[in-house]
Amino acid sequence: MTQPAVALVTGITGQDGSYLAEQLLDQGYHVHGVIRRASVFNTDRIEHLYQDPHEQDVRLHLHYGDLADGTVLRRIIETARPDVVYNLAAQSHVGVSFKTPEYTAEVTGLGVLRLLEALRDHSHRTGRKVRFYQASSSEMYGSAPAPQGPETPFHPRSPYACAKVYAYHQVINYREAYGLFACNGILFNHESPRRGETFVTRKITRAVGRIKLGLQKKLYLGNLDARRDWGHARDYVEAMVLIMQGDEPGDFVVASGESHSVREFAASAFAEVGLDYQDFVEVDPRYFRPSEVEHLHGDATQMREKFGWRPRTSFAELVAEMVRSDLKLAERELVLQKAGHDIRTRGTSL
Ligand code: NAP
Ligand code: G4F
Repeated sequence: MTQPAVALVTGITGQDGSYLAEQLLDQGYHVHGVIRRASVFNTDRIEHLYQDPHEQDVRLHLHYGDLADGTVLRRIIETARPDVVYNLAAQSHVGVSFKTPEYTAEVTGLGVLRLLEALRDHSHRTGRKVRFYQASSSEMYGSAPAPQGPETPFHPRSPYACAKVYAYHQVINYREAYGLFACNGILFNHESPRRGETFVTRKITRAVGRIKLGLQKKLYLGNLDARRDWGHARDYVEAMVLIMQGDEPGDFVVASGESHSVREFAASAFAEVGLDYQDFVEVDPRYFRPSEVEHLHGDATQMREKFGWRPRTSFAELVAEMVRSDLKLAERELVLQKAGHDIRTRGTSL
């Protein structure tokens, strides 16, 4: 296919959105991103990509919007006229979804339907063919036995996962009913130094940096025995782009093919700085979930065979990169503390 020139990315301020925008800009795309209004800056992850709209040849354009607001999504599509839409926006925290189930369904589930409807009408009115990528999740497999692949039935175990299953089926239905080039990327967990600080990997590596420098004493976690198939976000957004540049739409599993427990992640991360996790990690039941996904381990054979995709970053390299980055962050915090600033950790970690 000829490469689409204009991409619309919802969730551009998130971990994946920032890596995806980088890759699309590198490939010559014009990138339109949807951002939410917040009372503090929420564009840190894309700060390095920002282009002053007053300059010439600007290729990154930001629009205020929200997946809960269908009118604005329609307006953005009319303005941006994308060739491809990557829907990465979501209330993406599984633990939080137990506390905010309605909101999670509204955004993570119904938000996808709003986008699909807007695209259907846009295509009908203009005759334009727009491709659609949905950020589906391995969380949809829930309690299905590992390894999980394209044929594994879903058994969602959280409001988040239920919302993602709903969205997944809507995407397939728009493909079948209206011929939309619409794909689900079923991505297993992927992390990076840009990961949100309340996801377990980043919570661990942030604590490792801070504990190493004497800024924190303990790390409280929930279920240490849960197993995840962890990869690097940079590698996984490459898979998204390959899927959307493919010849035909479909549903694809993206995974590393290895799984490790939360305990193993913590042990590796503390070992990176010469510490034993057992001296610092304590289990606090407040971080247990009402229903847990015990074991995710993906089979990405289909991605390897169809697109030649395989992850470039190993588990050990991922842990090392995240620890290195958070050690630097802790060093900066130490400087601030010495200058008299209050640098206690913020909010509730989930
Ligand atoms: P993330 O860091 O939490 O980013 C989520 C993005 O969605 C942020 O840009 C956020 O904006 C935006 N957002 C949240 N609610 C919104 C709303 N109501 N309207 C518009 N935008 C909204 O998540 P991520 O790790 O990059 O994941 C990207 C997508 O992949 C998500 O859909 C997630 O569910 C899915 N996924 C992630 C993984 C993973 O392991 N990372 C695996 C499978 C699937 P703010 O910055 O303003 O909060
Ligand atoms: O890092 P987590 O919060 O990620 P989770 O629940 O697997 O969800 C992530 O991956 C999904 C893909 O499978 C995405 F769809 C989703 O958007 C998100 O990116 O938790 C991982 C595991 C869980 O079993 C959790 O119970 O770590 C366990 N855990 C143990 N202690 C903890 C903690 N999780 C968090 N967040 N905080 C803890 O203190």
